[in-house]
Amino acid sequence: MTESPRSTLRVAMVGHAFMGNAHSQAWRTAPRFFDLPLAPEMSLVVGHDADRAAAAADRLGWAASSADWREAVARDDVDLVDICTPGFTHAEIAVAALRAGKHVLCEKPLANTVAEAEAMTAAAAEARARGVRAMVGFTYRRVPAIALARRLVAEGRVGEIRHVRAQYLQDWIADPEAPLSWRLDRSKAGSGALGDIGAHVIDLTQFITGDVIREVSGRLETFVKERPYPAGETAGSLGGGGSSTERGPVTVDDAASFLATFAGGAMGVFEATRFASGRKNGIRIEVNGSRGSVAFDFEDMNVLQFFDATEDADTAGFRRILVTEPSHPYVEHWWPAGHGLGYEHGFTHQVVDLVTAIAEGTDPAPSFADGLQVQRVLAAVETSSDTRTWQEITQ
Ligand code: SOE
Repeated sequence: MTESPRSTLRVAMVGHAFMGNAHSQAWRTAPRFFDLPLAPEMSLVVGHDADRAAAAADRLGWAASSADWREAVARDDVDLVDICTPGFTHAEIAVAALRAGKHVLCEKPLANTVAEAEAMTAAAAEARARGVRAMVGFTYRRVPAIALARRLVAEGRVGEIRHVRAQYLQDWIADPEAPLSWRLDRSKAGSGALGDIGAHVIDLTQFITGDVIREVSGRLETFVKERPYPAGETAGSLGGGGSSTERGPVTVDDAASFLATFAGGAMGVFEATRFASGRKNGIRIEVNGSRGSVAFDFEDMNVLQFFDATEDADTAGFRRILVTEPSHPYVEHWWPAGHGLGYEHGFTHQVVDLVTAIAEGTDPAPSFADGLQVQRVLAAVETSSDTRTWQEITQ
């Protein structure tokens, strides 16, 4: 008996820089390591420069390319639009794609403003009634050690949560001569360290604890207020209006820190910075509860630290769990115990979970509503910093 061929899921990806590379790898790899209910087809890649988009199609494995995202939305032979562009483009593309009946995967943060995120969430709700799914790409949820942390908390192994401590530490612009880029331009990125990497730890802590942030008190800082334009770029080409032709303004935060209160009463301390010299991608999360603690550091991403406070005090201590057993989340599809996974596997797991939800007709997580809630926390931190007051997160 021959098996009937699986239905396909024809994907168009918009944007082919860092995130586009990571997503392409995931679309290529997911069906080779996981038994997916739908077969993804990498149909179209879009970039604003036609030649570079064609080269990206070749390099990354997409069947065709275009210089206009509207083609992805208009084509009948596209089922899903994967948005890997800077934040200021997310709302327009996502809303158009959802209205056209395409499933959407959208990079984080969901949008640049709460208003945009609300419009996207409303479009996702309307589309859902037609069986169309939307998901925001907080990919670190799919790191096995993070997924295990959530499982331990959900099983009650950490007990009632008292403290949430979260840092996202990078240093790629610690040098004041590091050039401007779209990530330092508020009109394109929405905010700086806060939205780019703070958004991840907001999502992760809420994911691990199963709780939500209710109020914040924050502070933002821009240490270096002007930077050189990148080689070959000018004030005009980057859309800036600098005080000289060589340097332009940084219009986002370099660093953000904030205190938070979770709905369940836990106290949170958060930090997101691009100035932590020596820290490249340090995502550190620790949760302390009445029965124990979990602690994670992305720079040792296959490990979860767990302390069980119910154990005999003489021998209790943080234990280093190597999260590479087949029984750990996602791991059975990869290598034998101890061989470890990397940054890119989170993107593959994201594709697996999204494709599975689409095939099963269930809601993928995190939803656009989850992305909107993170956006509200980001906005509250900014308002808090501007006004030097505590801000509640309103729904
Ligand atoms: C840049 O700071 C960046 O690429 C983020 O945009 C990503 O979301 C994060 O995964 C790594 O750092």
